[in-house]
This record gives sequence, structure tokens and C-alpha cells, in this order.
Amino acid sequence: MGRMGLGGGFGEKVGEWLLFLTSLLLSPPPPDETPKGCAKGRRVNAKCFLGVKSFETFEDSARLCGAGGGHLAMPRGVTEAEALAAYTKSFFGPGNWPAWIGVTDRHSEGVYVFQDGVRVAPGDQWYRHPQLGQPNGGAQENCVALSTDDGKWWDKDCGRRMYFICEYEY
Ligand SMILES: [Ca+2]
Repeated sequence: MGRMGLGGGFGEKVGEWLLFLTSLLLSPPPPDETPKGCAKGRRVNAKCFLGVKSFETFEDSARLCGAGGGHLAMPRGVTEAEALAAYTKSFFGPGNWPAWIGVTDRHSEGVYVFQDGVRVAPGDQWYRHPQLGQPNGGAQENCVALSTDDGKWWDKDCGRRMYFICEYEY
């Protein structure tokens, strides 16, 4: 095989390569059927929790979750609360961080509701302590964060910047 032959073979290879590249560029990306948050977060029931390691106010956290098609986490009942606590401990750990969830008493002091207006059912979700028992912030603290090591709830000043947890429908 002479020089031309080699050159031709090379040209063919380049041609195949370009065809391959073109096919990559022209073929549509595979459809993303995984709801945002479910690929990386934790699924429980028909939802997925996704922790976000960015320090934001409650309002900005809610906005950021909403931008992805979800909302701040709304753990309902024991199963979801336990799943969320286990997830946040592993995701945000090591260490203990407060992280916003979608619960406030902004509209009526002492009446805690989820972001969709559903009232929080009585339970042992609050941190219990003889002196530091929660909620204890009165009108100064109207948003709820959970501590990432045990999942217990604390009322906090809504303007504080902290990690947060989004929720997406599965
Ligand atoms: Ca309050």
C-alpha cells in the first residue's frame, strides 16, 4: 500500500469520526424521566427529598425549590419524617446543621402549617429539652428548620441563611 492508500484510510477514519460526532450532535438527548431531585435525593412514598448545601433565607430557599418544580420539604407523618431524618443525617453530615423545611407560623403565631396550608399534626417532631425546648422563639422565629443529626424541628428567624431541603413529586 502506497502513500495514497494510507492517506485514504486516514481520510476514511476521519470521515467516520465526523459522522459519529455529527450523529451525537443531531440526536436528541435522552428524555429525562426522573423528576428533578429524585436522581440524587431520597425517595419516600410519592415524593423525593433533596438537600441543598447553600446558605439561603427561608424565602430564597422556597424560591429555589420552586424554580426546580418543587417546594420546601413537607414531611407528613412518621414514615416521611424518619426517612427525611435519615437522609439529612447522611447527606449533610458529618456534623449537625439546621436546614429549612416548608413549615412556618408566619400567618398565625403558634399555628404551624406546611407551605401548602396543611396544618402540622401534633407529634414529637419538635426538639425537647427542659430549657431549650422548641418552638421557643415566639413572634421572632416563624420558620422551621430541622437539625440534620436527629431530624428534630426548631423555630428560627426566617431571615437567617442556612441549608435547606426541597421536595419533588415522584
Ligand atoms: Ca413564631
